[in-house]
Amino acid sequence: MHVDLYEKFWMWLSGVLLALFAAAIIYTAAAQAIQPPSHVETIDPTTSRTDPRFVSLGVTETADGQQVVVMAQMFAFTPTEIRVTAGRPVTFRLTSPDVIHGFQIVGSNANTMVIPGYVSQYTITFNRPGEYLIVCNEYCGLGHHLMYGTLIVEAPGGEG
Ligand SMILES: [Cu+2]
Repeated sequence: MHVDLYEKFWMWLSGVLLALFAAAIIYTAAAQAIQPPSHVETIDPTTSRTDPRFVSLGVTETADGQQVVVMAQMFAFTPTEIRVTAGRPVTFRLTSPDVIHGFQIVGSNANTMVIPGYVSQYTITFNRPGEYLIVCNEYCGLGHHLMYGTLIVEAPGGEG
């Protein structure tokens, strides 16, 4: 079968690109720990508002850091304002009772989908005190653009 020179060139180029994309995924997963969450925790979305895991929303101190429990729903994050301490691990636990939302903390690499029926969880340490914008980055309906919150990272020891 005759394959034109240019056709060969583009076939090889596409193959090389695919190999590069695969290599990038493998590299970031293995070396930079960027990977889909392995931790799968389910929750009934119809009762998540009264589920014991999501009854007290907000920040609690734990032995190894801070835990922030957030409910993402049309069209707000509860709580809207979150205060944590810089330099200590913060574990976010989120769920949605309605549709898929996003939870992205602008200026950090904290970014997760919040899917009804699941609990999204990740841990991150904020080293730079300041005010961070939290946005929903999954289109969730007519009020999507109103769905934002604030993360205040305070310097350890009080005044931030
Ligand atoms: Cu949203």
